Amino acid sequence: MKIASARVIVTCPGRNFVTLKIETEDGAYGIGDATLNGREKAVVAYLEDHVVPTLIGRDPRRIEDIWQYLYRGAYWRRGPVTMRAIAAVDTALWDLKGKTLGVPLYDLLGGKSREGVMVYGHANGDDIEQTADEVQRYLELGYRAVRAQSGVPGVKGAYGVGRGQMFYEPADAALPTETVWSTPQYLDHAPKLFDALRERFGFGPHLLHDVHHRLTPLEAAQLGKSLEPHRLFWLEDVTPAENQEGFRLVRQHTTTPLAVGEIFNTLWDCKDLIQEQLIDYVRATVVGAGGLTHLRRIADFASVWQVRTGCHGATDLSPVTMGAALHFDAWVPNFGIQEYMRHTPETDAVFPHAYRFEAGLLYPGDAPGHGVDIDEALAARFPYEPKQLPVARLEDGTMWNW
Ligand code: KDG
Ligand code: MG
Repeated sequence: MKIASARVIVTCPGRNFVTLKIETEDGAYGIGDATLNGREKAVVAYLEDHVVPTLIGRDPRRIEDIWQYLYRGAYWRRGPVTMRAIAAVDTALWDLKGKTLGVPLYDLLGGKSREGVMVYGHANGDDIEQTADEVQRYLELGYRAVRAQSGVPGVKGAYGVGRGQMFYEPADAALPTETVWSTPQYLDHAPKLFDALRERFGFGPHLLHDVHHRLTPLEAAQLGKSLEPHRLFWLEDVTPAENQEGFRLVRQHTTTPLAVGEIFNTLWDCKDLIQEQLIDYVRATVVGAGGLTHLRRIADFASVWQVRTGCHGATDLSPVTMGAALHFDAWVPNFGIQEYMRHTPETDAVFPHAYRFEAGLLYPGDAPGHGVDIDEALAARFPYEPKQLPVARLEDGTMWNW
């Protein structure tokens, strides 16, 4: 069996997605997601100029060897662009292997550990009341876990304020939108949000919250402490994780469970966080962390220290990543939760998929491979639109973490 072609498909059915389609000489194919929100074209060039030419003629069954070839062979290791390109190849090859053998990916990984996987949705609002109404809507839809974010009084464009119902799409303009951030106002506001939610919904539903890298370790520790009475499922990205040691300070001061890792590319980004038990959930997912081959390595490593998974699943991860992640979630023994932001109907039409939602759980389906396809003719009707993520500044103009 030999790879005959590998093509990059860019489409924008409401938002941009980059997809790699690998075909064999006998017409079998697999697809992988390579989307990097706001930086899509960088991955397209990496794939087309540097990766695709090296794939032609290779045996697609040798997934591990191809992964090592692309990782070690680049000499320049890691980083979001490189690792997304590797992820796209890896995901497409796992998909192809499943299809050629006629088995779903979860069976290739070792079989199902559970039938359905618990997911959390995003409740966003301009203020506490609107967020609470959104939480209610998710609970009525059957969700057992909801992430809650609300606008902060006096803060323009605080992280997590939604645009439209059920969708949250931060990449909104060709040049980055400027937003403002105030840590004191946020630290004052966040506990009030969860006071209101626990009062209205009790302690039955799991509640999650994302700080989106905005705090210093000490501020993060203060927030974690102030949210302890609300018993969150997790508090996410409390402080930037480039400095893994920063989490030691947070951990020493709070028992609120900590999640981090949607921007991690490899195990090396979270090695210390995991082995020192500074976090409870690792948020790396298929497209971000070099595909299934590397993601399961992270998960196995994490399992030694009882750290569980919580795959990133925002709308900028295409249905291809969602499908592959759900097979991984169905298998992985140390599963925690899966993020699930719904895609638009246009996106779902471009990427027909086998996965389905029912009563708060997602099921990967039993189609061979990851069960997600691409309708290329429809994809061609949605050309690329340049969109970037916003930036954030403190009130005095200082650049901050968005
Ligand atoms: O592209 C950026 C989004 O993926 C990110 O803002 C979403 O933080 C996010 C989350 O937890 O889903
Ligand atoms: Mg996040």
